[in-house]
Amino acid sequence: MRYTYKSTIFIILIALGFCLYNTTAVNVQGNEHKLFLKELGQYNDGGQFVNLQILDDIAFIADFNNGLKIVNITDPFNPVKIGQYDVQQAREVNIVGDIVYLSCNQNGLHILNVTNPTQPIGLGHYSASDAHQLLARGNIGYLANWYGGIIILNLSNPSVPTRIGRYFSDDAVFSLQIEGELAYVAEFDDGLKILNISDPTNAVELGQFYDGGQAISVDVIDNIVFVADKKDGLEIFNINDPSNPVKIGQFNNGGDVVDVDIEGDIACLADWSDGLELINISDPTTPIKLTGFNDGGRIQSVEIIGDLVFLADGEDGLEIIQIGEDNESETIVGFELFYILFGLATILVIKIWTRKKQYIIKN
Ligand SMILES: [Ca+2]
Ligand SMILES: [Ca+2]
Ligand SMILES: [Ca+2]
Ligand SMILES: [Ca+2]
Repeated sequence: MRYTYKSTIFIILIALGFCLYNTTAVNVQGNEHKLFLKELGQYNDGGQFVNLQILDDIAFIADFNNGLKIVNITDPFNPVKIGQYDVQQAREVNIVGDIVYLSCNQNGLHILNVTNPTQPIGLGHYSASDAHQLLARGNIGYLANWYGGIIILNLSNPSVPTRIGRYFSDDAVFSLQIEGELAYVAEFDDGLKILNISDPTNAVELGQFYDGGQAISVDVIDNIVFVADKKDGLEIFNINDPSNPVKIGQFNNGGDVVDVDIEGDIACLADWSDGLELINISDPTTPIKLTGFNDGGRIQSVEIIGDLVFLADGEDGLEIIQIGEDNESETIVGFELFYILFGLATILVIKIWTRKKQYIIKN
């Protein structure tokens, strides 16, 4: 009898080990390989969608041919346009509260009130040679002005934006991000630049990194900078010493990475005609591709919010993509089996222990 118990326990322990191994394997796969992307909805009206920003249930979109498009995304399966503001060469949209800053290349910067998103109203305008992006911090605006560097504006009166400073770049400034007193600048053929902007009237260059590629867009999370570096893919920097940004990782599988947006451990790459790519950046020194999506178009701008990814996909318009996981049921089965076997093993051990005790007492 004792041998039967022992062999049963032995078999159950082997099964437990196998089960635990399987559950772990499924989890690792789920985190790294088993995500999938599915298009929920699309809004396409023949425009040229080059940039977007999501606020609550509304997508604010720069349509290069037609200006600002305002699209209600409450139902991601059926995005509906609710408003428009006509202007040529809309390049990038930035929204702060009820104010939209629309950078329009040679048409300069347009400042709009969108309190009523069905009727955006022009508040002010700033003439610029090649407005690519306006980043607002409080009442100060940093206007990425291509070969015209960065123009620093006082925006306290949106109808009369006034210049208070300027950063003269060496190459074309496409966009920038600000964290604290530092600005991280995507400066095309000059790569990543880091500026001290503690005095906005006198931005001072601290550091630079360039090793080929063309820096288009930049995102900063926890002292790590992510640069969309076109043909060089995604580049990742440690900026603990802003005077000496150190490249710690890179992802490049071909294509033209023109925008990056980070949420948690995921970097979403807008990879132009190569589509959307999702990269695991939990270890920023070793970025790993999770999955991708491409149904035509030229993705120029990406934003991730929760499990939804929003794309400004050029002539394909706005696309709303959902990130799904297809391994949940397998994991649950794995865990259930583990607990059942663990329970059985415990009962058997208790039985053997009680029998042993009885045997000792009898003798
Ligand atoms: Ca590079
Ligand atoms: Ca690629
Ligand atoms: Ca589509
Ligand atoms: Ca598409």
